Amino acid sequence: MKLSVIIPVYNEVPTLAEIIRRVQAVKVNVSVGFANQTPITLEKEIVVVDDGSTDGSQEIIEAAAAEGGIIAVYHEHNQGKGAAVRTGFQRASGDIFVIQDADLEYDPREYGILIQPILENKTKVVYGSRFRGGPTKTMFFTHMIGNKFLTLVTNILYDTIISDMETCYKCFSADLIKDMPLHARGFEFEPEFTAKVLKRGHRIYEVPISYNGREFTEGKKLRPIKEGIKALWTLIKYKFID
Ligand SMILES: Nc1nc2c(ncn2[C@@H]2O[C@H](COP(=O)(O)OP(=O)(O)O)[C@@H](O)[C@H]2O)c(=O)[nH]1
Ligand SMILES: [Mg+2]
Repeated sequence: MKLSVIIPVYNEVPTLAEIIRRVQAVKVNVSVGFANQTPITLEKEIVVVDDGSTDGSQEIIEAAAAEGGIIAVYHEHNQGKGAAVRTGFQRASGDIFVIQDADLEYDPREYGILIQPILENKTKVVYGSRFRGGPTKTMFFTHMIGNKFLTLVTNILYDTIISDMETCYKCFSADLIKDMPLHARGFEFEPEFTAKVLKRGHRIYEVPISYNGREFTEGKKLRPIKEGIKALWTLIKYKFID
């Protein structure tokens, strides 16, 4: 059983070497079932997709790739997070995929928690939620309202009760996306993926995760109003088309 960790990267020099190191270091052990509780250790594949960085991120990726243990892919031009993760999906060969942002907001030690419901055949897709009681750094009120609103729209349109549509920690069986067209180039990947998973009748499992949000001074790039409108439109659009 193999886990593919897909890391989209755009100008992440301050955190990139450290997140690669953390992902490499983590041991993915998962206890499955009640009878035999010996943990299963998953093999791990790391796919780093540079999205046309101009700050030296490419050199960090090249250095890591030279040491071995990662698959490095480079976009010639910046295209956006959605394009980067989709490139990653094409190159990944694992049974289960997880998306890992290149900042240090999410903790790779939590992969096991994300994977367990999949290995126990409860679902094909698990979201790590920042709103289910895990330890979280308390971030911006405006972002929280935006996220809650977009999550509420998701729940109304697709009849479900998730708590964190925009989470980066989306973990799923590789076969889930085999016949799923994904078009997003930017951050509208999150609503597109969520809409299409739900439209196909899958139930998303949520598990609590920790969240160590970064500040704008530390490189946070999200522009909430523009992205919020795009996300809302994406949720509505994919209710009606594929
Ligand atoms: N902002 C941004 N992030 C990108 C892009 N392409 C890939 N990414 C990566 O997508 C992930 C999420 O973006 P990030 O800026 O951390 O979002 P934020 O933490 O909400 O500000 C990070 O790993 C980025 O490096 C892009 O064009 N723009
Ligand atoms: Mg981030």
